[in-house]
Amino acid sequence: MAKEEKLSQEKATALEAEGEVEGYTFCDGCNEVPFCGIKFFRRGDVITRIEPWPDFPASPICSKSYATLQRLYHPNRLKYPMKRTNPKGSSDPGFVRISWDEAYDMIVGQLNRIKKEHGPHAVFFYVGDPKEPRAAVQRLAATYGSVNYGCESSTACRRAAQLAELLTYGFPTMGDLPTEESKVMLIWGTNPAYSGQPFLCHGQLADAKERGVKFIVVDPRISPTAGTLADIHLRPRPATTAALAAGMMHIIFKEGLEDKAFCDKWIHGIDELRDYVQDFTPEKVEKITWVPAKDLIDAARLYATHRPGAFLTGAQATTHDRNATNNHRAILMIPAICGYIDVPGGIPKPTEPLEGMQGPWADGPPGFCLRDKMMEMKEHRLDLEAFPAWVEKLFEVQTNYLVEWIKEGKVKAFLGWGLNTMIWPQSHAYQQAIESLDFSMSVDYFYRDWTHRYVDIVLPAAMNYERLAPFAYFGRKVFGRTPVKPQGECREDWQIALEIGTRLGYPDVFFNGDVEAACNDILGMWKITYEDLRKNQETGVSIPGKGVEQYKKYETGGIRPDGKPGFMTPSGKIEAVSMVLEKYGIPALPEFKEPMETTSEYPLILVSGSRVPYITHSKWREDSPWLLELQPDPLLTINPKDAEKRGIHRGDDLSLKTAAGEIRVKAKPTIMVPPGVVGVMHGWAKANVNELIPREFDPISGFPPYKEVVCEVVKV
Ligand SMILES: Nc1nc2c(c(=O)[nH]1)N[C@H]1C(S)=C(S)[C@@H](COP(=O)(O)OP(=O)(O)OC[C@H]3O[C@@H](n4cnc5c(=O)[nH]c(N)nc54)[C@H](O)[C@@H]3O)O[C@H]1N2
Ligand SMILES: Nc1nc2c(c(=O)[nH]1)N[C@H]1C(S)=C(S)[C@@H](COP(=O)(O)OP(=O)(O)OC[C@H]3O[C@@H](n4cnc5c(=O)[nH]c(N)nc54)[C@H](O)[C@@H]3O)O[C@H]1N2
Ligand code: SF4
Ligand SMILES: [Mo]
Repeated sequence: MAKEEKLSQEKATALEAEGEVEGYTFCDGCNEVPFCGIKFFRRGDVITRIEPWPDFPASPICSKSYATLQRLYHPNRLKYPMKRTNPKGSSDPGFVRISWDEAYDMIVGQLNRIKKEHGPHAVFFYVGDPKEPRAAVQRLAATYGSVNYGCESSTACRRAAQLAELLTYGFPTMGDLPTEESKVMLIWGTNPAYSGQPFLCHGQLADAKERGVKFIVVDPRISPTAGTLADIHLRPRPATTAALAAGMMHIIFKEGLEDKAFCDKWIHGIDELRDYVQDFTPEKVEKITWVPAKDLIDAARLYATHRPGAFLTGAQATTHDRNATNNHRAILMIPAICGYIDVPGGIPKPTEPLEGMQGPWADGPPGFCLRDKMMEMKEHRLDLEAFPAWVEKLFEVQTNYLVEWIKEGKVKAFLGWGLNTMIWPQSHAYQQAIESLDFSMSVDYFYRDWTHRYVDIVLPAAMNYERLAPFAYFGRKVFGRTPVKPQGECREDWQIALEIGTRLGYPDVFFNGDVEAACNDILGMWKITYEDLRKNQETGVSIPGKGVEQYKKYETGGIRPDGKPGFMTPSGKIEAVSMVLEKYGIPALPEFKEPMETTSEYPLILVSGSRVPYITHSKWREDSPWLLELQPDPLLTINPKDAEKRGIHRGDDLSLKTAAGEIRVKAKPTIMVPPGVVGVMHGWAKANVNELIPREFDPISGFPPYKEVVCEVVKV
């Protein structure tokens, strides 16, 4: 027996004798926070099996979570820092292993040089869909002195909808689940049956249906959410949201079903809105949106007469087009004119769950993130001129003009955690731009050729079983985890950010690289420490509450920090006419804009990125062969009628083309998509759909048309 083999056998026997030990962590399988809870069993530092964390607020876990074990022990995992040895542009970057010291020396050397030569704002800090590193990276950007921090949310996900919410309601909300008081539920452009925590969200919707809550689902596809819940399913032409919403409001006003007292007192621009939607008759709306006039009328009546109504929108589907902000603003006006805002069973403005957090980990606690310092540096933001309304409302930089900023020499270095270049439309333009930088760095679990071949340094990130930060919180309950030793030389994201900050000369701000001390700095807001979380490992620690939830707080002053009645908008009311947009000379009503027209060359509409339960974005493919087995190839969903016209059968190889590019996919004819619409998931390196998306952006939010472009598909 070889010596090494003997040693590993001895080690295995020793571990066997030691027995299994329990541990706890959170799942990062879909990067949504708050996460689901995992209870694991380990022998030494080797995790042997996992199960749901009993009594954790988000439980049980799904297929992707079970596959995290396969990902954790994948032979291709990055285990050491690496630097490229061949010049940029080489077909092989020639990555070689380096020490953490060498990596940090390079990073800190470049950061100090760039600050001296170009100023700190020329370094762009970025975190992709992984939300967990964000607080530590923001603290690093602010302390280094760069205001230019952006993330996946401020590129393609939640922030356009959030901008619409802040402009319209003055507070962020994606709606809420129906409560005992709710009589009707409007679900618009989201499919929680596939994208949400499997039992929590869709399960509660199904329970509400059993209680007799009526459901209106707005989705072009027969999504599992629509299929299982909808009493009325409206199937609009993609990206015609503002017209459909105007059509519903037309009926509500015409039939006098609105909450007149609320409209008169609390909606700024109600007369202009009434005038605007007058033109959107059901017949006209049917022509624009494909939604039969009768269904539109039925839906408007159902929503306005079953009081109160709740609603749920997604993070992104209604903003993946060139009228993103106003499309989403139009949806928001429907519950507003019905008077469903901040009433029980409607759209509550919750009291902040935990003082000092002011949002999820996707944002990070403002104090720890040094948000005030970022705000003071606002005039250096790269997106200041292009997206002024965005800059006024959101602290993260909109990243879609990164290509131009790099070309103009405004960005010299890019420090990314969880960076995926396929997120951007015309991804190759961003790859080339990043390649042309003085310096770039990416922290990841795996070597991703489509991103890492363009950067200078790749650092290995510890996974969810191997890291302490951040802790989790649900409502007023806080939970910690019990990590095992990382594989190889992996380090957790927070540690990397804290160590860079320490080496930049700020050991006190970055706790000398100590992750637990950084967590304790945040936990201190509630007078607890990580040790308290350990002592209450399974049940978590409850932070005493503020008392019972209050409603209609706009009447009592409970919404605005200044204690005055009203909403947090310039008018103090919900704004059908946005005063912020008006100020910047942008159409201030939620106006409809005709989406891209189909042509004889491109007769189909491409809705890219609809989630499936076993893939998240660019992940869960080669990382997790178990999941890849479920879908080894990029599939194009196409209505059987459209397939038949083109002689396409299940499994055929296809070419999918837009004016911007072409990819190869496999056919999946299905009635799930309506005639005239096709769908394909993003994140496939061998068929990156974002190469088909033009760099044409919504002028208010800068969002790209991921769910609007016209296309054609042919057999190859
Ligand atoms: N066409 C089209 N494009 C889309 C969308 C669409 O619907 N259609 N959706 C958009 C949306 S909503 C989103 S959120 C984005 C996806 O956002 P992206 O940022 O593109 O997300 P991912 O591909 O999940 O992950 C990026 C990288 O992070 C690494 N990673 C994962 N977890 C961690 C971690 O904890 N730490 C570190 N350091 N690295 C980690 C992964 O290995 C991966 O390489 O895509 C957007 N792009
Ligand atoms: N399994 C899994 N779960 C995930 C993710 C994942 O990649 N995989 N990603 C996570 C992330 S980052 C996000 S942002 C969420 C997203 O989760 P969801 O909000 O559920 O996103 P989608 O799956 O794109 O579903 C949106 C629905 O909108 C519909 N739609 C498209 N265009 C339009 C339109 O113009 N109008 C209307 N009314 N509907 C339209 C689509 O047909 C689709 O059914 O999921 C999260 N959860
Ligand atoms: S829904 Fe699944 S992948 Fe997402 S956090 Fe929960 S268990 Fe993990
Ligand atoms: Mo997202």
